[in-house]
Amino acid sequence: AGTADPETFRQRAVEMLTTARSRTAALTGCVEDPDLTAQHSPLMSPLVWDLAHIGNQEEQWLLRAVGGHEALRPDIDKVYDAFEHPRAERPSLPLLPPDEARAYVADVRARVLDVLETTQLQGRRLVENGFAFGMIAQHEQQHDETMLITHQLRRGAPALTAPPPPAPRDAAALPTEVLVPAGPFTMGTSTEPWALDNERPAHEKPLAGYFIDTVPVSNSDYARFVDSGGYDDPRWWIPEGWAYVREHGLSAPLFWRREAGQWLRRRFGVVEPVPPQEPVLHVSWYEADAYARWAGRRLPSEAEWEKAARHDPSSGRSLRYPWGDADPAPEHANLGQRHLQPAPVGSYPEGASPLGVHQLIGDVWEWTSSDFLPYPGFAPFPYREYSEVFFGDGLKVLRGGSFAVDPVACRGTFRNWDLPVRRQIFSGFRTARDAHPEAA
Ligand code: AVJ
Ligand code: FE
Repeated sequence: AGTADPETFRQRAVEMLTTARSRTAALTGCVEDPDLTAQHSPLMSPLVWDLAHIGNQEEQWLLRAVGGHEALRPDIDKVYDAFEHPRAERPSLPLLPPDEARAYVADVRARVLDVLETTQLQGRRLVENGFAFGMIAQHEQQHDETMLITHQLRRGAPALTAPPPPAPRDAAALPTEVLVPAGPFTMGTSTEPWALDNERPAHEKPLAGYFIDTVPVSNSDYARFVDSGGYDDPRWWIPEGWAYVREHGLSAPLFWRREAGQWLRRRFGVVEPVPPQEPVLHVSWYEADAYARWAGRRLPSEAEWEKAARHDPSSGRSLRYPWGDADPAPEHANLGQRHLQPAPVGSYPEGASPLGVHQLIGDVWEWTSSDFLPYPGFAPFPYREYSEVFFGDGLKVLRGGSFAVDPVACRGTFRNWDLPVRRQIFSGFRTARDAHPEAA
């Protein structure tokens, strides 16, 4: 992808912006206006805020910064600035009503497609290889994931449906863990054209040997921790995590409840038995960390996650994705809201990494032990508020993307982050352990 010509990037930009918009339209068109303006959780914005915020970011970057246009709606910039107003406050802002928000984003988009037609995708760093267009397509898709989280939190009749993921082919045949031998690998990227600032630059990262789970921790694995009293035993929790589960009375993943001796969960408005073979979903970093300690293991660092995902021992090179350099296709990973749940562990054998680690991309965001920090040589681009202002704030890194994220916003180097208490996000995890010298 690093060597494609400007016309290829132009086409890809049109395609990615269009894909994002049809997802946005589905997420904001499947409920009536009162559900768009309501706040379904203080953790989330009203859906109609996300909608106009998508258009406002697109206007600011693609019409004003790239296209040199006059501001269309300078009056609304502050309302849709995520740093001006915390989510809990957003319902009381003078938001564009749903019809006006729809008209605004459509107007912006029509003008953006003209700008894209006539912009040289070379020579200026902001548009080199279509970067700004790719950044805005990723931004919209990230908010599409955020809006899907809002839908999951919404009470009431189901509004979204999708077929279940295909059945796994060889679940039982896989080893439980894989050895990643000691040695350096190339972490991050300097060549991926639409990689965001925090993924850059590529740098050599030395690592000791370790074992990592072949697949994410499943609901049945996690239920054993719950059922054996894991939430009542301070031995497994760091002090902040223990204080948090006590104060909030947590006793299982978000959306789980126990009824007649069985674990049930609510998923997009439907209550169903918790599927034992699916990766566990809706756990906080504290819960992931406690489970790993209970299991005699630990969370992988983000470098360990990325080496397991990208390192090809036969070439010594880091791949774009676990399966190689090809863009994600449906046989590789569960991405893009094609399914509204993770696929059972052992699915997508064609998406495995050269070392034999499965389901790193898609299904569930995976908590790592690492804080969100800059790589050596980091430079903010194109704005400090995308990444830099979050460094050093106790945010934990998640890797790999969930079923809810589109391929445009997911790759082997992509970094997501959130507070260690968060569990409304589509988060799960896998575990690791140090390799003893004799095994390495
Ligand atoms: C990278 C997912 C943490 O949603 O806060 C959206 C992405 N940045 N708008 C977020 C983002 C600006 C960001 N995350
Ligand atoms: Fe945003």
